[in-house]
Amino acid sequence: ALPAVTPPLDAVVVGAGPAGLYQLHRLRELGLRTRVFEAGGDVGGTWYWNRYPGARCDIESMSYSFSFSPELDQEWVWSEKYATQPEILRYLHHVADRFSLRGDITLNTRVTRAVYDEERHLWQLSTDTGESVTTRFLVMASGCTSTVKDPGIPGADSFAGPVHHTARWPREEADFTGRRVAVIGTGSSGVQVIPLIAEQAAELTVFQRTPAYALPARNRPLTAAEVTEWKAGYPEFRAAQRRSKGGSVCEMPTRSALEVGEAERTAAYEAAWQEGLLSAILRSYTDILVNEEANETVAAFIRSKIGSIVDDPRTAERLSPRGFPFGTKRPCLDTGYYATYNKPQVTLVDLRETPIEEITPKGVRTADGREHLVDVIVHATGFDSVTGSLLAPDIVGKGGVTLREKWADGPVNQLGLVSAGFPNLFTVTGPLSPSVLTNMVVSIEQHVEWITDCVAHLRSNGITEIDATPEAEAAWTAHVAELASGTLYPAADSWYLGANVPGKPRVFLAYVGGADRYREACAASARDGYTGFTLSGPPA
Ligand code: NA7
Repeated sequence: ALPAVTPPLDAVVVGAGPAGLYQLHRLRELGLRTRVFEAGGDVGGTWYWNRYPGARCDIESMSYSFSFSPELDQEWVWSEKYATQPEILRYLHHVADRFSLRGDITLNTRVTRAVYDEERHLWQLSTDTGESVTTRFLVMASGCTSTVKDPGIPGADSFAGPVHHTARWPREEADFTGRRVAVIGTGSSGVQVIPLIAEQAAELTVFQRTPAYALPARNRPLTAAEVTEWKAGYPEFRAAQRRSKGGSVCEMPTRSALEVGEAERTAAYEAAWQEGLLSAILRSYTDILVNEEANETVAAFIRSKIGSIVDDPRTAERLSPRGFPFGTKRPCLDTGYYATYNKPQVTLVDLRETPIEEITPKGVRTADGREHLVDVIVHATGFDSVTGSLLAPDIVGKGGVTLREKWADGPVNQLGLVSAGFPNLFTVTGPLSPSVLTNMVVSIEQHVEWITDCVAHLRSNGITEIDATPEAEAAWTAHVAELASGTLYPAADSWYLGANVPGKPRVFLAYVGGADRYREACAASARDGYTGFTLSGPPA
């Protein structure tokens, strides 16, 4: 029998990143007794953990921020086009303080187990600090890129010097001056950290398994006039964001890349390259992510840019992505990334030619027998994305079935929000929603608002349990897969597909139909009395 803990909370939120903070704010507005558990030592989520040098958002700061409070929009001042991690963390601290959220947040505490009590319609939670709490609603706001992936390199523990993961950066600053540094991984994190480590290190060796497609961020300070203009336009901009396909407001393309001449196309790509916005190039033509030939025109453009920046032709060739379409792995925005390889102290090791065999006490040994001697190793090797933080705790639903068992072949849920057999458990930016392909803050707000409205509806109607129907979730899961199969996304071994984690089911984890259509699908379900869900209770 479950230990009786009374009175139960109304809601528990797991995670105090942007999603958890906003969810807490909204549930408290409803008058719910809510607690947030956060594993980190402070609020901030991604922006708490990823404090490596160069960590920066690759969505513009004026748009990567909450829209729910017009006052907050007006009072907060962003200093740069793309905010650094410290600035975003300051913003999230400001949000936590301004809305007095901290009092309901328990830091340094991880929820390790959640068991559903079918008779009472309550979740019974345990934490790693030995706490036991009971709650009606459980909202997982635990993040899409928060569970660090084990790089799985043999000998990792034998290394004599410090080893850092970009997402577990030491709070005391790591100084690389005069040191020989290895960076493993060249995704978004690697691309950001490499130029800054190169400025300090005596020697930097980059171990690259797959080259990234990176575009210059063209980051710069925002002028006072720009900020004023943004703020004057915020009401319209925020409304447009909510209607948009990906949370960024941009002109939508109307033509195929293949129906215009090469000169015109190159000029369009050059303009996007100069602008320094991911959406500019991704949305330059209608078919970039659906037609291989169209995609290759962008890919070739980026390769030609790499060739023009990097002095050594062999290094340029190694840095040039081939064999997977542009955009099917998250493209990167960089500041001086490719030019870093022109520095004499920087060496690129191509792991497709010479894979890593092991980490030794003194460095990294590659398949050509060479031991690359280093003092520090930095893993920029990524995450068990999207599902990792949902499957880390033991979540036990109806009939004693665990979420891990239920999702053994990939996540299954209704509208990316609830998985059948796990009632009253909502995921914010969960699998099979568009979140990871969008401006995360916009998706967070949409989910939090839907969940809050749903909880309000249940409470005002005396309903104590919401579950997904197996039929609806089977249909949604199939729909998400079918949409993905009509794109180029499945052609890359990306984290969107779970392909970066050995043994993870190869399932496309995001809804590619657009945040606008998705928002409407969620709203339609609610409007029609929560179609695809069963509402029941109170318990006898
Ligand atoms: P990513 O994008 O998953 O990048 C991880 C990088 O590390 C990528 O280049 C991987 O190569 C490489 N990697 C991973 N494991 C290994 C091993 N074992 N050996 C060698 N190389 C390895 O993570 P990030 O942190 O950069 O970015 C995550 C997201 O955060 C990003 O997409 C943005 O949305 C923000 P691979 O490509 O797997 O061959």
